[in-house]
Amino acid sequence: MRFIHSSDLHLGKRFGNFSGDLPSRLREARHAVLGKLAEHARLNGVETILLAGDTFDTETPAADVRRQALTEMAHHARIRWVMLPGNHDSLQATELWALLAREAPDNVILATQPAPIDLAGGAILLPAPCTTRRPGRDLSEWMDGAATADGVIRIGLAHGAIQTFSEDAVGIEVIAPDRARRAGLDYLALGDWHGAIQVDSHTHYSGTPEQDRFKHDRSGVALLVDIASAGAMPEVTPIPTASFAWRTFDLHLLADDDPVAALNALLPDLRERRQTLARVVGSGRTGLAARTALTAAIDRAAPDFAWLDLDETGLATLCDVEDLDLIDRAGALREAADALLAESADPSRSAADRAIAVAALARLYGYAQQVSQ
Ligand SMILES: [Mn+2]
Repeated sequence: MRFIHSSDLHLGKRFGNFSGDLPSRLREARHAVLGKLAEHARLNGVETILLAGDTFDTETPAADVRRQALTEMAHHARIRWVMLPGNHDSLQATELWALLAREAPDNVILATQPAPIDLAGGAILLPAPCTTRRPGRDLSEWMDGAATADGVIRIGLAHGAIQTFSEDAVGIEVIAPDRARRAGLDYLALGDWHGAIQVDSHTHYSGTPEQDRFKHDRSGVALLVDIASAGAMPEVTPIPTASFAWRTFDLHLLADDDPVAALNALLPDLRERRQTLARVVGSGRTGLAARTALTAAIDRAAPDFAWLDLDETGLATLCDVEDLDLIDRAGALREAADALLAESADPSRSAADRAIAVAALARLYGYAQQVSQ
């Protein structure tokens, strides 16, 4: 028995925190995952793709999102797609699941009942569909008592938190971490956690095939699962599915470091940048001139990226009088600079306010350098 395990496609996700073309590019990439999964299935002689919940981002995906997903699945008619309701697209979305039931092509199985599904090839699927967004109980429990014939491969399919692996940080234990052992499962395919992770040798989260946040810092994959026979150890291989990378770069600086060189050493190759969302997190300390140069280097590099941002909140800036002299020796600009410097070092102000004062000072310094050139 060989199948592909994926989850958390979040089709139709809006990405409203980004602007310009990026939200539509990210949304389109999620739809394109369906074609990539089908291509991997074809290359590996796989007939079944299990989607362990959150195929859709919301309970009411737009009609085009829903219909175009089904059309894509129908196009790969040799593949059987099994779709499990997750917490974002739970069975509480009665209209969505009614529409899907009406529109789904023959090769799409909606796993909407906690009842065995015969996958052929000697395997039985035991799905645990999410009844609501927060079921508050372990929906996979029924798997323990689900009888199957001897020698049949038992595959569980569920969506939700296990121990601390909750994507929405609910922090309650929902799915028993040892469900696979208790229910005699050869494999438990889980969704919800957006990074691929092995819970035990029979239990895996596939993670989302296309990252949607900086939390996991690894490109999305799906899992190719091979089970030789009932009771055999599953062979699990990650397969690449992502077109975007979301990456966090830690830029730690000491006062004498050249921040531009340090930044350039961190950032990915030019050709990768168009498909990369990068967050540079500064820490340590730097001088005013170096900090201004860093900001300018970020601004120069940004157009190469899908998105590039510098988080300066953890980066302390050392200012001295000579720096301020470079802004101006006297007059209104110098007074403003002196005031900002005082604010940036004022312990009665919040860290956020002090950071704003430093950023403003760096900006003023940058302008003064441009004018003097
Ligand atoms: Mn999800």
